[in-house]
Parts: sequence; C-alpha cells; structure tokens
Amino acid sequence: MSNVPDAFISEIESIVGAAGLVTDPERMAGYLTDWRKAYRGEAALVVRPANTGEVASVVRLCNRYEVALVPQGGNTGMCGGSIPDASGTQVVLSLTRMARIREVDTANETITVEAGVILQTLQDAAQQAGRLFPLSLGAEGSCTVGGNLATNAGGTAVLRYGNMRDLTLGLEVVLPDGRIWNGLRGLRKDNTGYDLKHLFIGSEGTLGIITAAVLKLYPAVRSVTTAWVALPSAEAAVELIGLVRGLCGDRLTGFELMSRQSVEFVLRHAAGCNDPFGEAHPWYVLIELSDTQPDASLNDLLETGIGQALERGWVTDAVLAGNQAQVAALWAMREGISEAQNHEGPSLKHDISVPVSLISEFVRTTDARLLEQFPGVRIVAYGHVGDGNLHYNISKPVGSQDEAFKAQKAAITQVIYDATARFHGSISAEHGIGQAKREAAGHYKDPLELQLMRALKTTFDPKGLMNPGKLVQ
Ligand code: FAD
Ligand code: 2HG
Ligand code: ZN
Repeated sequence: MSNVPDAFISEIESIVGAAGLVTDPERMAGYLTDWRKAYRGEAALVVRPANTGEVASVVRLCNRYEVALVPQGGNTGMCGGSIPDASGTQVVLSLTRMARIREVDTANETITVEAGVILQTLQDAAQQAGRLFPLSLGAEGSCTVGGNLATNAGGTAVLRYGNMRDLTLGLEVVLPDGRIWNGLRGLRKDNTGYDLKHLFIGSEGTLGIITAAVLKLYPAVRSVTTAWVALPSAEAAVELIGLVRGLCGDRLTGFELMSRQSVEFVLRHAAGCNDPFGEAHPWYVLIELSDTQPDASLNDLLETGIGQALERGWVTDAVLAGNQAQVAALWAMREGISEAQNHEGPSLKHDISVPVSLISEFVRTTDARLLEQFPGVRIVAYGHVGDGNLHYNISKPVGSQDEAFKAQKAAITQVIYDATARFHGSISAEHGIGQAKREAAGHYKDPLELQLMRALKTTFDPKGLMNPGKLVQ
C-alpha cells in the first residue's frame, strides 16, 4: 500500500511510462540512502523523467495532489539533501535519465548540458572539444551537474576557476507549479535585472528543479606539474601558498592541505597508496601547476618555489611526480581521505571556511580546545587552503564505543562551529545545509538573512512542496 493515491501513481506512469517509475522496494532502496549511509528515508515512489517536459508534468501533478518532491542526482551529497524524510509520503525525483549534452559552442566557449549528466562525462565532452571544464572533485565519477549546481559545489580547482556558481551562465528550471523557466542564455553580460540563476544555484532543490545549464569552457591544459610537499605546520601552508601564487600566478590550479592523521587513514585503508617520504610529517600539501602551453617549464618554476620555501623553513621535504601514474597516485592519496575516514567508524563532518589568513590560528586553537574537552578524538583536518575551506572532521577515539562518541556529537560540533563563528567563517563552505545543518544554520546565520531566505522560499514555493525539511526551516 502506497502513501499516495492510486490515481496519482497511474497519472505519473502515464507521464513517464514504466521505465520512469520505480515502486519496487528493492529497486527503490538505493534512492533512499546516501553514499555514506548516514541518512535514510522512505518514499512513496521514485520517478525518473526523461526530459524537461516530463519533469514539468510530474511537478504540476505533485502540485495538484500536494505531494512533496525530493530532487536527486548522483546521491553523493554530504548533508542528506537528496534523501526523503521518514514519512513515506514524498516522491524522489531522480534526474539521472536526463543525461544529454545538448550543445557545445566553442566560439562562445560554452557547453549546454542536462542536469543528469555525470560531472566526469561533462569533463570528457569538454576535452573532446579541445577545452577544459574545470570543476573537479572526488565524486566526479558519480555526481551530476544538477547536484553540483544545487549545492554550488566547489572542489579542488576553485582557487583558479571558482565554484559551480562562477562556471554557470544560464539555467533551465522547472518551477514548483510546473512552469518551465528557460534561462539558458550563454551570455557573459546581461544586466537586465535580478540574476535569477543565482537563486537556484545553491538552493538544494528547495526552489525548483534544475533541468539544464549553460556552462563556461576554458582553454585545454597542456602541461601539468604536481608535487607532494611536507610541512611543519598549517601556518607554513598559508605562507607557502602566498609564495607559490606570487611566483606562478594563475598557473597555480591546486593547493590541497592534509594533516598527518588524514594521510594515515588513507595509507591504512586505500589500496595501493604509499607514503612518498620515509618519515611522518605533521602536514602535507599537494600542489598542482598547469598551463595551456605544452612546454611551460612548470617543473622549474615549482622547484624554485619549493627551494625558497625550504630555505625559509616552510617546507621540510618534497617530491615532484615524474609521470602520469605518479600524478594519479598523489591525487588518489588526497581524494581517498573521505572514503578512508568511513573505515574508522562514525565521523562528524565539519565543512567550514574561515579567511585564509586565519586558518592556522583556527586549527591551533580549535585542536587544543577539542582535545582538552574530548580526549582521544582524532582530528582529520584537510581541505582547499586557497579557499579557506577545511574539512575539519572528527573520528572517534581508538577503542571507544560508537554510541558513546555519537552522544558527544552536539557538544563537539558546537566547539567547532563556535570557533568558526569567532573566526568570521561559515559552517558550510561547499557541501550545503541539507538536513544535516538546518538547525545549526538557524543558530549561526544572520537572522535577517534567514528571514529573507524564508520570504524567497514562500514566494517560489507557497505550498512548501520542494524538498521540505531541507535548507530553510
Ligand atoms: P545529490 O547528492 O543527489 O543532491 C544534492 C542536493 O542537490 C540535494 O539537496 C538534492 O535535492 C539537490 N539536487 C540534485 N539534483 C538537483 C536538480 N537537478 N535540481 C534541483 N536540486 C537538485 N562537494 C564539493 O563541493 N567539493 C568537493 O570537493 C566534494 N568532494 C566530494 C568527494 C566525495 C568522495 C563525495 C562522496 C562527495 C563530495 N562532495 C564534494 C559533495 C558534493 O556536494 C557532491 O559530490 C555533488 O556536488 C552532489 O551532486 P549529486 O548529483 O550527487 O547530488
Ligand atoms: C573533499 O574535499 C570533499 O574531499 C569531501 O569535499 C570532504 O568527506 C569530506 O568531509
Ligand atoms: Zn572538499
């Protein structure tokens, strides 16, 4: 027995056909939990429309029956935004069948894609056109453009190219009443009023369903240099990024910081990962330089930078990747941290940002406070230093019980978010709010901003049917 009327189900089926409808509990299971299995929900059914017209008809029908919708892409989000609640009355709307590259316009340096296109497929399509689509993140083999837009995803190339918002020129969106907004304009200049696409980017499915986007392309990269560098402190990383940026300018395209604890987890759990150094160091960075010229002498440039940093004591050891396999191995160590931490029991994720200049002070004081109040917790700090973004994640003490650790969640998180607020930071740098941080956002976000956000939500979605329980209260 479903929690929605039979007539609703048969009308849905008449829109999307049998191929677009999932009601079998076994087939539905994968849509009801996230990749970490941290969130679990129930749904009346899963609907998988094949085109924008079908999405619009489904949304119109849900509006008529007052059935809530939960948009879903690759289900790789970190905050439970794509998972329905426990009521079994919501409909999961999966965009994964909408996976067409609609147009590549090399003269305009744009690509138009549907929301269900996998990020890696988009990167490959850009490459085939002799261009670069620069968004890059660990889940790129399974996350979708719709999810990247709805969470305004960041990743490892933001310091050079910006986040998903910066890479977007136009959107097509199905509004909560089923109307289709065609904002698929590939314009770099358009000052004709409020820039509506920016409302949908980062809205986590609470204002409408993104069905397609016009995205920016960049010149293809023809030379790359990658280094793995050991550092004595997080402070040294901030000094080093300033030095390398000063030397290399826009050629600096990656600068990822990792604590020893993070690297240890990867070495322990990720097959084929080896420590490039003979001894342990407190911190590491992965540096990537790239250039559109095939013979850009990037190795020389990076060696110069690292040499200067060694003299100043900011670097204690370094290796440059000698071939493509070594480049991939270094990136695997960085991108493997998230998965590796899952093997160490429950973890508390804190995707925070502070001004770059305050990162080391944040780490020093927050580490001390946490270890004093919660002895033995393992602090897994890593992230995108150029963006001031740390994944300040916490694993339980060795040998402690999962439940005892989980019971401390609120207290641990409060220490970290209070510190973030003291350092004028954000409690969500790139993963969004979803269901995980909704309460915290209510506490740490400016009340006027919250009020304006609620007013927008009511204007766009007066019946509250778009991803209820997520992002805004
Ligand atoms: P989902 O998880 O399916 O959905 C995410 C949110 O978007 C939900 O609220 C959902 O309702 C909404 N949504 C999805 N599609 C649509 C649509 N078409 N219209 C409206 N709303 C929609 N994120 C970063 O920013 N940087 C990283 O470096 C990064 N690294 C990651 C590494 C790993 C290993 C993993 C698992 C995740 C990582 N993420 C990272 C999280 C990141 O948010 C996602 O990977 C990605 O952006 C989400 O895409 P998705 O298709 O999986 O979206
Ligand atoms: C990353 O940068 C992702 O690896 C995931 O944003 C972070 O798992 C995390 O906390
Ligand atoms: Zn990240």
